[in-house]
Amino acid sequence: MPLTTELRVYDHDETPPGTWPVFRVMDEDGSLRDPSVGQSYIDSHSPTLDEAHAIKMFRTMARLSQMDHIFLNAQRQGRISFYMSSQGEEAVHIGSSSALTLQDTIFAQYRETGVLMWRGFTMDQFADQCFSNKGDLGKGRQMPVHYGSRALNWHTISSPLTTQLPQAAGAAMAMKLKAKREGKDSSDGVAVCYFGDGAASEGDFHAAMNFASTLETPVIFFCRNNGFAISTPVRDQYRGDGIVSRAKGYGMYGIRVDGNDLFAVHAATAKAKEIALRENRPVLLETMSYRVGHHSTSDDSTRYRSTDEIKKWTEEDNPIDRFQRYCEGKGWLDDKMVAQIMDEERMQVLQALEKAEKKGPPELSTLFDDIYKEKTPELIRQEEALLEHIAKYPEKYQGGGH
Ligand SMILES: Cc1ncc(C[n+]2csc(CCOP(=O)(O)OP(=O)(O)O)c2C)c(N)n1
Ligand SMILES: [Mg+2]
Repeated sequence: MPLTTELRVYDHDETPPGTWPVFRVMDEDGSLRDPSVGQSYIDSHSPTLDEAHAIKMFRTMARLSQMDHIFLNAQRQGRISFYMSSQGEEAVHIGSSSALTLQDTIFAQYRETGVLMWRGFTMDQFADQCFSNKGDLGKGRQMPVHYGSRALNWHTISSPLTTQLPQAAGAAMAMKLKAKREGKDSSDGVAVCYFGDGAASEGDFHAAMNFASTLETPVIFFCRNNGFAISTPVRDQYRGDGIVSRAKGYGMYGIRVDGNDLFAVHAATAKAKEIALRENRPVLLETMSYRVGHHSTSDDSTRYRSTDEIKKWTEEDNPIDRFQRYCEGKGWLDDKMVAQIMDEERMQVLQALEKAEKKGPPELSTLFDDIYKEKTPELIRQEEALLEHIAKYPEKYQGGGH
């Protein structure tokens, strides 16, 4: 795909001829592709891209990568039931989330762990959710990686694909109406809806795009195009120019970004947010990256792609390495510091995992909470039946958290 160093969010009536270009600030070796414009994007980075902020972003990507490695192994060892890693998409997560605030409402798919991490979800919270233990905010009722956090303005992940898109359009509309009621020109934040290239084939995609556009809502539809939907490569997913080209048909803004370039993702997300807020219009943003890891712990991706291809993306175009090289060039990081950060983050993850494993499941009585405001007669009968059953077969339920 053609590359461009110009950050331009195209409106529907001015789309680029031919293939949409990919916006890039920083090349694979960490140098600025066009220093004269590249520097201006870095200078407008908010908060200021000083050493402390750069190291914080690097450290968060390092933590995500260590967490993926350790949790994946924990699943292989039978300690958790399932896991999904973000390998190859770390810059998509940190580049975008660092351009947002807690006032922005997030609807994610499932492979956006770094976004939640940047917003402040702690390692203990991640580990508690994956172990479905009594510390889990969702009371142990979801599959691993289906995180939720009201405090961080993050809607709980739901497994059925694309359900979050119409919800995000609706949430953005609510935000706009609330601002209007309060006499403000724009809402305090936008809705940001992350989804995959595969999810974009669902019917809900169309419903969401069209509602968001015609109702004029402040939402960023953030497509992570990582080349695959489980084993289905994008060549079998669509025949148009990726996902962003659809913006024209919906009458909305669009921009395509190099997902392995943290600076480009950050600048494009900030710009998309600015437009969505100012004009109350949706923006379709597509990041181009590669899913380096397996789809999930239920998948073996070597059955449908070559190990050479995976190796190439791991070694030659790795988003963490790219940002690391930039930081090394500035004198902010060296091999020793990188090794130390990786080590510290590995220890944090291991400690959280060990702690979470010991906590045990939520109290059985919590199973019947939050379903209705007050327990219905059916629910009360079910609870009694369950307790009776457990009383009858106590040996089967030793240490079952009650
Ligand atoms: C409605 C629905 N259909 C099928 C699935 C099974 N499924 C889970 S993930 C997935 C692939 C999604 O790919 P993509 O949207 O590109 O996201 P990625 O995994 O690449 O991050 C599929 C088909 C599902 N969860 N929901
Ligand atoms: Mg995908």
